[in-house]
Amino acid sequence: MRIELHFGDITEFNTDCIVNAANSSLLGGGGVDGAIHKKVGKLLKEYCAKLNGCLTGEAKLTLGFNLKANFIIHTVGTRISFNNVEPTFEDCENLKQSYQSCLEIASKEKFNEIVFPNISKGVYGFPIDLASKISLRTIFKFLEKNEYPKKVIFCCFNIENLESYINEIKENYE
Ligand code: AR6
Repeated sequence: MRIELHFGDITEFNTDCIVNAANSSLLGGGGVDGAIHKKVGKLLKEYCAKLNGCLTGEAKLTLGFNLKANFIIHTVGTRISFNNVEPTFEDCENLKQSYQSCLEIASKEKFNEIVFPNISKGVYGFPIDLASKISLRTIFKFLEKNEYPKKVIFCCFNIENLESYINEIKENYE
């Protein structure tokens, strides 16, 4: 199985690369972005300041610095709203593109493993089950055609997200 689910803190992962659910400034924020920046410290912020930001759906690579992960891929997910309104087709395509951009970097760099947080499911307000569906579909399709990354891990920080992936896998991939 090339897809795994984990529960816990992504900043603790010993792996080739973790993904950061960043904002377009790449200079840090709350949620998982805040946790990564806090753990690495100012070296990451200084490096990211030279990257000219990142558009929605794009991804940029940095070193992992003092993290156990060798690299960090920073991507900007889709921001819905503070009221959880229904995402548009374009919102869904943008979220798909975030996963796609990260996977393309992992493939190009021949990373064996990539660990994703639940992009857009926090502050950016994307509905959880729909985001699980989009991310799994994008990853399964990518892995069918690409040798790298050999393994994709979803790192969930709450039970609701973990259950959402389990339900989606049971419904559509077993
Ligand atoms: N490890 C793994 N997952 C985590 C961690 C952690 N240490 N901390 C939070 N999560 P969010 P977004 C989960 O809000 O929705 C930031 O301010 C969290 O439970 O981090 O893409 C950025 O700067 C949730 O399921 O990312 C942007 O402005 C998931 O990570 C904005 O938030 C994503 O939640 C991006 O919002």
